[in-house]
Order: sequence, then C-alpha cells, then structure tokens
Amino acid sequence: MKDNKVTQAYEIAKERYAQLGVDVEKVLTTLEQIPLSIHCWQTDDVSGFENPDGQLTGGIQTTGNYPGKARNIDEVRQDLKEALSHIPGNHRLSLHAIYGDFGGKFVDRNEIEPKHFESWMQWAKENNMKLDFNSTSFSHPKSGELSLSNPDDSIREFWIEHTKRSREIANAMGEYQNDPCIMNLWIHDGMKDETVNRLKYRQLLKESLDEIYKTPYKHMVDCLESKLFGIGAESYTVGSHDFYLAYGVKNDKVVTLDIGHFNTAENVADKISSLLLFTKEIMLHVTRPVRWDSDHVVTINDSTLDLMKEITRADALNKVHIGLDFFDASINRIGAYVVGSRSTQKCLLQALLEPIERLRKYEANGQYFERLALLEEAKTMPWGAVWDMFCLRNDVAIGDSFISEVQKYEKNVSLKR
Ligand code: RNT
Ligand code: ZN
Repeated sequence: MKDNKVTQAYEIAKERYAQLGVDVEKVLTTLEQIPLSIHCWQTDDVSGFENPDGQLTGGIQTTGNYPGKARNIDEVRQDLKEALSHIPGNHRLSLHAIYGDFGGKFVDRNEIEPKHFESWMQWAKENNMKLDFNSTSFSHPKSGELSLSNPDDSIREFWIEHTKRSREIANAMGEYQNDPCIMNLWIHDGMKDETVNRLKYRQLLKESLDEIYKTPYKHMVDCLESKLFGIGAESYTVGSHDFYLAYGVKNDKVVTLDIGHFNTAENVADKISSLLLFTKEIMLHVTRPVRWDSDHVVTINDSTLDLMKEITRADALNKVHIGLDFFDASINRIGAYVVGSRSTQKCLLQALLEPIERLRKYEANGQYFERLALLEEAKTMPWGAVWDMFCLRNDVAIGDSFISEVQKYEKNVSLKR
C-alpha cells in the first residue's frame, strides 16, 4: 500500500476515534512503548544447543517438520533478526537455559554460568534488546517425571542447583542491561496416572523453591508458571495454579499466566484484576491453545483480545509483562513469529483504542444497552488504519507485504540449510 493512502486512511480513522473520545496519537505512543518478550524457542522447535538432536520431553510437543529450522546459535540469531525486522516496536528476547553459548562443549545444567550467556548479552545490546530468562527442566536425562519435587535427594539437588544458577544468570543479564531480567520458572513435574502422594511432591517443591529463593537479587524478577497437565502427565501436575498462586502471594513472587494452561472454558483474562490486587506484577505467556495446550501461533481471537482489554481496563500496562510462548514446527518459523507477534500487538492496539471513558460512564449509570452497543461498535471501528500507520512509522512492512519478505528469506537463507 502507498504511504499516502495509509496516511489518508489514518486521518479518517483518527477523526472517527476522536468522536468517541479516543486520542489515537496517544494510543500509538503507548503501543510503541510496550515490548513483547519474544521467545527464542520458535526458531528451532525448542531444541536448544545442549543436545539439538535430542528428544523434546517434559510433556510439551512440537509437531511438524517444516524445512529450514535454525541449527545453531548463529542461525537462531539470524532468524530472530529477520523476524524482528517485520515486527514494529522494540522488543525483549526470552532465552531458555538450553540456549547458552556453550562453544560446542557439553555444559550440564548444574554447571551453567553467566559467562555462557555473555555473547547473548552483547548481541542483545547491539540489537537494542533486553533479555529475559527461563530455567529448563525438560529434555535432560535427569528430567524424568519429577525434577524440583523429586524425592530422590540427588536429582532434586541437581535441579535446585540448575535453578539457582539460572537466577544468577538472570541477575547478570539484568545488571548488564540495566533493566530487570524476568526469570520464569516452569517445571514439567507430574504423573500420568492416579497419584497418591500429591501432598508429598508439593511439599518437596515448596522446600526446593524456598531454598532456591534464599538469595535475594536486585536485577531480576522471579516468576512461577503453573500448568493443568502435560502429555504423559495427565493426572497430576505438582505446580498447579493453586500452588503457585498461593506461593506467589505469600512469597512476593510473580505468577505467570500461560493462556494454554487452564481449563478451556476458563477465562484467563478475568484473572488479571484479581491477581494484581495481591501480587505486584504478572507475567504472561500469550499463545493459542487449540483443543489442548497446543501452543499454536497467536491470532486475533477472543481470548487474546479479552486478555489485552483486561490489561488496559485494569490500567496495568506497566505491571504486566507480555511474553509469547508458541512453537509451531509445521509452518515457516519466521512467519510464525511475525504473525504471532503482530497479532498480539494488534489485539493490544484494539484494547488501547477502546472508548473506555464512555463505556465506564454507561456502566456506572446502569445503562447496559448503551454499554453493549458501544462495545459492539468499537469492534468495527477502523483500527486497521491505525495499525498500518503504526507499521509505517516503525518502518516495517505494511499489510501483507511481509509475506513476500519472509518468502525471500526462506528462499535465500533457510531453505539452503
Ligand atoms: C510449557 C510451558 C512453558 C514452555 C516453555 C518452553 O507448557 O508453557 O512455558 O512452553 O518454557
Ligand atoms: Zn508457557
């Protein structure tokens, strides 16, 4: 689309939004300031560099075998740069511990150090990004069904050591980038069938966490991610939502909400306003569960829209970290990043464009027909024209023109691998 057409459409949209009391310029400035924490693991189907040919375990799965996946650190970085060049705004990069720069040597999980992530810190700085971090419990000979909740002391201590070191690394990242690094802890611990020692494993997990969190750090933030079930661990999940919600509130830790980790009829968006009354911040894993925790690429759908609307309605943009967590191995992986990130931002934009003052007034007056009518009208407002302007100003592809860019990269780079 021609730039002047984008500008014309934007001017008309701006006027229409102004009639509803929405300042579009202000919205664009706000959107520009909201980073997504973009996960590194869509580049290579959650393989990492520790044992790239190993099996993905821990109840998570990628399906598909699309050609061109990144095979090493340089290819991961190259692909991330390509994806980012089509995503407007400045974003963060979320690394898993298995993505360290191990220089071809085997470094076990209980041996990782900040030095293995130094080149990432430099790379992120050069590319104007901040880093977030994740400890990795899965895809390891000691993963088994239980890690931090394992009754075997030596296995549990191995994972405690890994997680302690992960916090140290996150803190080093935060200090280096002069901005707190958000460290997410998700473990796969659970059981396939009827479990009779539920309390015992949860007790052990609690003890492990208490031990892990003994060291206070200034430059990182701890988050805990719960889950409903995993593949092969359908009957019992040690780190359930109740567990981490209670642990987080009691110990001043951030709770991570992954959209795929709740019963399908549960509205994750509704948790934002409750959680924020009891915890300082929230971490999100935005993803698209299809029938199960399938981690499909994020699209503009009701659950993503509702989530973003609840964040803006709760005035919580500065308290919620928006992380992405999808991994689809059946389509072009760069394309997956671009679509998923842009769709997340498009939902955020629609949320920011809500005529919230008028809606609130209606609600306060008991004018519920009027509230419903305006909510429906808002859905057909020309937010797409505002999005195009956002892309134009951020110098990224407007409309569908990123499709051919991604195809070009595929032809010239990824398919040659
Ligand atoms: C798994 C969790 C977790 C992982 C990443 C790779 O169900 O969602 O966040 O997806 O850590
Ligand atoms: Zn997640």
